[in-house]
Amino acid sequence: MDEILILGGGRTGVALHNLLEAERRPHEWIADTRLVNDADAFVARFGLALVSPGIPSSDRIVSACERAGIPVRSELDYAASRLTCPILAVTGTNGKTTVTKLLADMCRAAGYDTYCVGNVGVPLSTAVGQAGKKSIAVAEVSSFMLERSPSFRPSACCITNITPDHLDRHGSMAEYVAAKSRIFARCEGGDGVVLNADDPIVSGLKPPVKPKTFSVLRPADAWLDGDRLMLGGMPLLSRSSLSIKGAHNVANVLCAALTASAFGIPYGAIERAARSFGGVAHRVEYAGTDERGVKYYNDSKATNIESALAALAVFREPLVLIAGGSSKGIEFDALIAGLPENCRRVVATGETAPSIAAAAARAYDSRVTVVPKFADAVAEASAAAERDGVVLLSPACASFDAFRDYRERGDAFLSLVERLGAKK
Ligand code: UMA
Ligand code: ADP
Repeated sequence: MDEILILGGGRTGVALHNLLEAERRPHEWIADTRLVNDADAFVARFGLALVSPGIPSSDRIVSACERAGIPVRSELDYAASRLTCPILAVTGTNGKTTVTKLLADMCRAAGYDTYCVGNVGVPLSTAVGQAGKKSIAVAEVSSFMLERSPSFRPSACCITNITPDHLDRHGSMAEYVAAKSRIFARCEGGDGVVLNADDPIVSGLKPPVKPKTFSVLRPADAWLDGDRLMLGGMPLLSRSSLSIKGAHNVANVLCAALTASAFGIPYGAIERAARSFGGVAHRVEYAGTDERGVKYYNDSKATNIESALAALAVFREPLVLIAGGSSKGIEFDALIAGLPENCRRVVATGETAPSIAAAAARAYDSRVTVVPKFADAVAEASAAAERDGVVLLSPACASFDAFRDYRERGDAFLSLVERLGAKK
């Protein structure tokens, strides 16, 4: 019964296999749980199952383990229990990667040997055995990873915001919020918990330790006072010295700064890292300007409505939005209702284009045009753009209808834009 079952053959499965090899722990590894015939008979000999984040709780092997009383833990939970260094953890619906990378830069600026891991694409297991006691692991943790993580206890953690997402997997908003809240469930005195005071769901959460809060609207432990970002009552830097755009990115900087300071990273390091942070590719990334002065922005990572609305709020120019992709079971009324005045057209593309058009029809909004194919949609958006205006790809949807992932979609956009003659 000592044998461990690894579920999933992606990045997580490979990393777990390598870790268990290094630990000389007997294990078996199944790359695809859907291909096992008799699940109950198959799981009988295992003492523990470690699950990849992409495998849902409804999975047949996971259910068979539960029936047999075999504990099922996430890779996050297992790897975190093996790490000897502190973990700073970031979750939320939007802004996780931006905050994680910025927080990691702040730790590096303070001289720490820093491992940036988790949902950024590098499983936590890869840091086990490499990170020493004086290192720091900065982990982006998704709601999927936080499911089945009963012992996960970061030294400091934050929740950027929570809005509806991944409801196809979690079943209900309550379950999704419960999964996110697992990030602080085991925190105790001395651990830092950072929450967004401007978010109605996050600000209502009740962590076991008193949280620190950030706000772009009103005084808090970290907040925006006019043009100045304040941290612990002291000015940190001015908003205009940040190179990342938009109010959502001010919130991200405040969140990262407060989490870093809750752990004890010095002001100077926080300030230096925030000032030199250039943003992350595929997040409102400038893609070039064409000969009519139209500027193109790639926000392919906007895979839900809130992130697309945050990107729209960055611009004042007349704008054409390209939206649509694969469906997560969400309706688009909130996207249509949130479209700003300066958004002149929405080119809806991919699997969800009809749902976006239907939401527009319900709101008597005539700005939406359906163009099924992505390349045609980019051409249409460019043709519809006004001189000196903006074309923004911010799909509000995942990409799996036509692409491997959001990176492939963003890269496709960048090359189409280049072919339209846009130059950086
Ligand atoms: N599989 C099954 N049964 C299933 C579904 C999948 O056996 O029902 C198997 C597949 O055959 C495959 C493996 O599971 O072999 C894939 O596992 P995975 O989907 O967990 O993929 P990994 O490559 O291990 O990547 C995961 C995260 N993927 C997901 O959460 C879906 C990556 O986040 C993460 O970067 C990586 O671990 C390292 O920690 C991606 C993601 O899309 C980027 N995250 C979501 C998001 O950001 O919105 C949460
Ligand atoms: P995540 O890792 O949570 O997906 P990212 O930092 O990768 O977050 O950003 C994803 C998308 O959300 C991008 O399109 C970005 O422009 C947008 N975004 C980033 N931070 C925020 C925020 N705080 N609120 C709303 N949208 C955001």
